[in-house]
Amino acid sequence: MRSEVLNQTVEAVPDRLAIERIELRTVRLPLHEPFETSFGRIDSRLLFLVAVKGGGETGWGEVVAAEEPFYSYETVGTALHVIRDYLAPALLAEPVRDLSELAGRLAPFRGHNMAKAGLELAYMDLVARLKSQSLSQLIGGTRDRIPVGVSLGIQPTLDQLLERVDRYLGLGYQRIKLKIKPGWDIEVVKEVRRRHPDILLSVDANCAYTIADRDHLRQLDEFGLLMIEQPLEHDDLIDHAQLQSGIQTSICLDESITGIGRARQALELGSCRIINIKIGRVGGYSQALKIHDLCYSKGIPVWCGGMLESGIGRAHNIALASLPGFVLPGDISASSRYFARDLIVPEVTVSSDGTVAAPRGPGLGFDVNLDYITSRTETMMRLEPH
Ligand code: SMG
Ligand code: MG
Repeated sequence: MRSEVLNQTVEAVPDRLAIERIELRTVRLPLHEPFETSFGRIDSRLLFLVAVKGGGETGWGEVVAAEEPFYSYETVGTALHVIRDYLAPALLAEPVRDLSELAGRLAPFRGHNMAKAGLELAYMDLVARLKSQSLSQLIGGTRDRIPVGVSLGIQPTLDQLLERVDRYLGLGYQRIKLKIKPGWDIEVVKEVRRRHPDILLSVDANCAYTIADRDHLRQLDEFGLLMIEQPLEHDDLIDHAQLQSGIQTSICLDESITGIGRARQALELGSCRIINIKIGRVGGYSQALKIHDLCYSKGIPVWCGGMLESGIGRAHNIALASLPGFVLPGDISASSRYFARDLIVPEVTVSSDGTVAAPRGPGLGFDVNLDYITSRTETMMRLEPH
């Protein structure tokens, strides 16, 4: 179905598109408030932007890796190294035919999915702009409004969490996701559920438990959660399958799904009933589209995860989540959820019905504010063909 998108050529530049330059920038934006998960806490976001130039246009992408290797082994530093020394030279070496050929050129380099995705995203924005299509149109999106939820970090006190739950429900968000860890789980969920008996509520453990915690996690069953996201280790499928067979709540995998192969195995093993697709974690559009298509064909619900992206990554997430299989609210919040000012104009906003509009303009559908980016840039690197 959507896989034909993988082989679409760029009509504006028939057959092959020469990449003339790749620019890598790191840009730091402060967060309104710290974001805490089971593995740590951040106060600001070092964003990694990728600009790909060719055919007289510029396409923008974002590498979603963090500064430290907690969510994944990739970091801003590893991605800079891998793109500069391996991935970019492979793209600059000769013109690119289509997304599938681009993905094939990056495939020999093992892992480093977030680095690869940064390039795929920028390439796809460039192709969409050259074809005067929105990214959503280019990949076969069918939705013009995307249902969204919000992810709430671990808070210093329960009262502070409850205040944030009320605040984001008041803004219209359709689903609340609570970050949990041992010591901040059952009692917290119980209290949020007691105050909000009917909301869509989920939890995300970011790998904080082991299969030995099965009985403990089973206590979550009484709260009617939409899902429990990634309770066990980041690369596990087997223990998750065992846990899923013993609890009522649906397991959703995030960290464990690093590509189409892992998605297929997880579904075959029964490791989860829902998949969180993060375009960065799986290596870009080529894999994200395949995972979407697989899940859609099997009736497995998917939703779009978030990595505290700038508006550039956020705009790609919106395009992805416009595909028909994205039936659950994504972690696609308003720009203002994290940042005083975003890198795109207009910023991403969430309407009072808890949806975000998929823009219709070419490419990302937002303007990239280069002046603001430049004022916040920490490092900048230009790569060109030899
Ligand atoms: O972009 O709103 C967002 C963040 C959503 O909770 C979120 N992401 O495991 O799903 C997840 C986390 C990963 C980022 S933690 C720094
Ligand atoms: Mg997660």
